[in-house]
Amino acid sequence: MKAVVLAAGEGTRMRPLTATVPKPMLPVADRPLVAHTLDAAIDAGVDEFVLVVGYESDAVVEHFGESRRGVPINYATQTERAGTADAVATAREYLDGPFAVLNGDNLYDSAAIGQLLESGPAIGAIEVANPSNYGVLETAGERVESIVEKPAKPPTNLANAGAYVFPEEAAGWLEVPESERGEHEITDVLAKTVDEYAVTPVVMDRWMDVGRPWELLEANEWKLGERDRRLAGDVSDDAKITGDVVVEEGATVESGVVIEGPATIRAGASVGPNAYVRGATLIGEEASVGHAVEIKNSVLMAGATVGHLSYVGDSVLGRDVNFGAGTTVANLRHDDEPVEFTVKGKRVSTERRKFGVVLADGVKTGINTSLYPGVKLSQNATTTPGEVVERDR
Ligand code: TTP
Repeated sequence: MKAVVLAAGEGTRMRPLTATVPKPMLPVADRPLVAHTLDAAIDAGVDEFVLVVGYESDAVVEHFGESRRGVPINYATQTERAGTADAVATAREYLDGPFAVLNGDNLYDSAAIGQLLESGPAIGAIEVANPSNYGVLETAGERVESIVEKPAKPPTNLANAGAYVFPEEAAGWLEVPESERGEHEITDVLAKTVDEYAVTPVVMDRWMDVGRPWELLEANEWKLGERDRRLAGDVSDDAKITGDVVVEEGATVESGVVIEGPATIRAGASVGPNAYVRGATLIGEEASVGHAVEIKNSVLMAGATVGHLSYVGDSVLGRDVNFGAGTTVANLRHDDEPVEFTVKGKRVSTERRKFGVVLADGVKTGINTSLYPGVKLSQNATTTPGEVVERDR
């Protein structure tokens, strides 16, 4: 079956990490986020993709080219971010039978995608504790009756997990009116499908929507945790490496380093001497972690440098970020309240007791900079030596 994978979004909630990189290309373990979507679909039996691209599309097209693991990829360009139904409509010329639709910023369990493909018209669902925050499936036996958006009284605890199999006919139903938030939404196409066909709910064991920076950390926790230990790089005999740690070929781990997995050290990266890396951490390609640095539960993107005497916890450091010696990230509030973060101009709770900072590509800190929890710095921002950064800039 063909799968339409939606990867045209702008990722506004993920700013400033998406200033130049489209969200589907943000790193999750050893590959871009959307590569996990494609791989789950390939493992489930999808035999052709239509990848809908838009925002910063060149990065996606250049990375994936014409196929992935032998499965052809066609590209459809969505010129305006007019909604998920509009995104699927841009792929229409490639559709010639029942088709799957997956979100390029969701992590799926591939067994469930396989079940979805076999179930005919179907929708992926995930059991959640707080269904009122989601689109919720109303079911009758093995059939979906309707989807209700953010209901006050949820009919089930099954949330819409953004994975669908539509009948061929649905390709003709993609012209839906604008929703309240001004988008043409795939859920309206689904509503029509539910009216016309028996749509099966397929409950997934695991699923994640990666929308905000701390969810990028959680996505990495998931995918780093699935990787088996492999030390292919140049690892000093004096390094102590425990758990599922991958040191890729071309990466260096020097003397006195302690790494507690899961962690991945990508090709060209160097760690140490005397550094401590722990708790679901990704050290990106060509990144560098030096002497007396501790990195915990964080993502360092390609080329990021944390040279000496620094602490980075529960944080995302963009490409080529550079930490002056002694830069320290605070990741816990003294009042023990969840750390807040500004998403699209609004302060929201990350619902995490521990959360550090989100630094866009090219940020440089002066020596002994202190960064408050939940701070984000935009592309190429700098701090002065000894500065205490409490607010975003
Ligand atoms: P969203 O997560 O709603 O949008 P987004 O990814 O742009 O993020 P943000 O809200 O932070 O700006 O989109 C769900 C999926 O659909 C995601 O994979 C992107 C994709 N999408 C498109 O391809 N085209 C669109 O017009 C929209 C709205 C989304």
